[in-house]
Amino acid sequence: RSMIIQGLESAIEQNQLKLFYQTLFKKHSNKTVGAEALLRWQHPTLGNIPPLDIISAAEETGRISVLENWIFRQACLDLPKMKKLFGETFTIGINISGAHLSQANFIDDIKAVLTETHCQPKDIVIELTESVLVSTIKQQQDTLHTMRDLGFTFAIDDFGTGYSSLSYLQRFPLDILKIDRSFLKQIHSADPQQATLTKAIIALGHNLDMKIVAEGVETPAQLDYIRELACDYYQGYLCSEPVNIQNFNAY
Ligand code: G
Ligand code: MN
Repeated sequence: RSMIIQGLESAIEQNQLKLFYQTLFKKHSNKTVGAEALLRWQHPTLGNIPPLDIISAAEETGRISVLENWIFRQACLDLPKMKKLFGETFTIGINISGAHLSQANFIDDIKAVLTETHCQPKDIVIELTESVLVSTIKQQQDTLHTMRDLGFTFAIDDFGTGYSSLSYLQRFPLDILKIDRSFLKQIHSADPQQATLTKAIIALGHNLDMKIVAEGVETPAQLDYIRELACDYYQGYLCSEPVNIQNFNAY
């Protein structure tokens, strides 16, 4: 952990961090509609560091805005290439942490990147976890509403994992609900309760005018299963693993 913390500063400076992209498909057409940007760090001695460890190290050392601004900028720089391959309406999902959202210069930093890279807010889906949405303070809420006014789209990430409070669904204008992959894990057990819950989440999201993404589609059986469900998009290792931007050409 201390090696991660120590190495992060130079990893950012020396360009050791990479963004991988995992594509998202529209269910009814199987068309690629966007991708989620995922952080990767091949550490010289520790090997591949899980993104959550990188993020928590950055939060601990006060480097979260540097790290996430790097991610945001890199994703915006990569976007034109993806649009060329998949069309003008292609969007890119960027995960934002609560700690970064609270920083006073968050909006200004993002605006500066948009100006530099000529990306537009409508190109970008901001992914926030339930834990961030549940615990927002006034300042973070104001920031989210400002971003909304700028034209960003919002997704709830990993929905359904451990937070019983749903009141944030009323507080924020959210566009997309991503059902956590744990809901697809158990389909083999043919647990009827699990299926009921999944369907209820989809209905909840649709009633709140959100689009639904099924996360973590890993097997053909899971893909068959979600085809029966009313979800709108899907994402997962079966159809696309996260890949380096160079490998996008292979599609
Ligand atoms: O929390 P979030 O959904 O943003 O996390 C994305 C993470 O999930 C990434 O690290 C990505 O590699 C991983 N992931 C993406 N698709 C799958 C999948 O189909 N199965 C599993 N187990 N992990 C996945
Ligand atoms: Mn995500």
